[in-house]
Amino acid sequence: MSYETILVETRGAVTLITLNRPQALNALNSQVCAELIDAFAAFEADNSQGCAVLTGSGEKAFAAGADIKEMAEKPAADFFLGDFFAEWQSSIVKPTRKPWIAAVNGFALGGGCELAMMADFIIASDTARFGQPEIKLGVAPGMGGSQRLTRAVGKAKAMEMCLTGRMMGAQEAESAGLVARVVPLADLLEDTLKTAAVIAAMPRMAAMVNKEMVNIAFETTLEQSLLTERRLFQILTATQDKAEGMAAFVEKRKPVWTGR
Ligand code: CO8
Repeated sequence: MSYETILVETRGAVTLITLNRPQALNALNSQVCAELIDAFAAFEADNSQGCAVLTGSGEKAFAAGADIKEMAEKPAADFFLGDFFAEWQSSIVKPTRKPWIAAVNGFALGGGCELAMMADFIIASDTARFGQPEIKLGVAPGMGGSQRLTRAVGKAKAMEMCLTGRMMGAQEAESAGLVARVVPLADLLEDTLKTAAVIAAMPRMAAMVNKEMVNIAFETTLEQSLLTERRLFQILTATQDKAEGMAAFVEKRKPVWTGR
């Protein structure tokens, strides 16, 4: 598939995906959605790739939300019958078992904030601004904003942001737990790519299991998630990379991972 609204390139074992509609502040329309689904599926299927980074083109926005111009004329029945927003979860988040990072380089609003929160973690530029301003359009978050934001920053901040549309700056987002780290805008891409390269160089199955384990914390009861964690740990002990990692430690040498 050739892409018109995103750019995809590989840097060693890292796939860099860039939302590329800067004239519309990288707003997410149905073409972006289809192209992202395809790009994430290709990343997931490519054994040479261990981690992905998603960012926005230009210095102003990661993504300023779902494309309001596309949504404005759409009849309600089309949203409902087409199960609008469902494919983000079912076609990007769920099937992507390898880790990916959102490098948020500016506005991450509405669907843009929701897309960033689908990543395994967010690294933000000091210029990043997060918000769920859907209420000002007469709607509400539709792809996880009220749920993932609340889990990330707690009820008080999430409720205030959803009810007023207030944007949260990068420093506040870091102290509230929404983002892993804040870096100067000029360093954002290089820093995130370096972090992604560290992850991509880890034993593959262990990286996938670590991702799954942390995500399970949000899905189920503590008792169930502790059991799942224990079982996944036990399964990893059967891998070649476990044998190699532990032998390398004992022999005081660098491990050589096979990804098996
Ligand atoms: N959709 C379509 N076009 C947009 C969007 C958007 N979300 N955001 C900005 N643009 C366009 C503007 O229309 C403008 O285009 P043009 O030059 O042709 O008029 C261009 O981008 C530049 O924008 P501005 O001139 O407005 O730039 P400013 O610097 O003045 O303002 C803001 C920047 C504050 C970010 C402003 O653009 C803004 O408020 N944008 C809308 C933010 C918003 O409300 N986002 C939420 C949208 S609803 C949503 O996301 C529902 C979530 C459900 C998920 C859907 C997944 C598909």
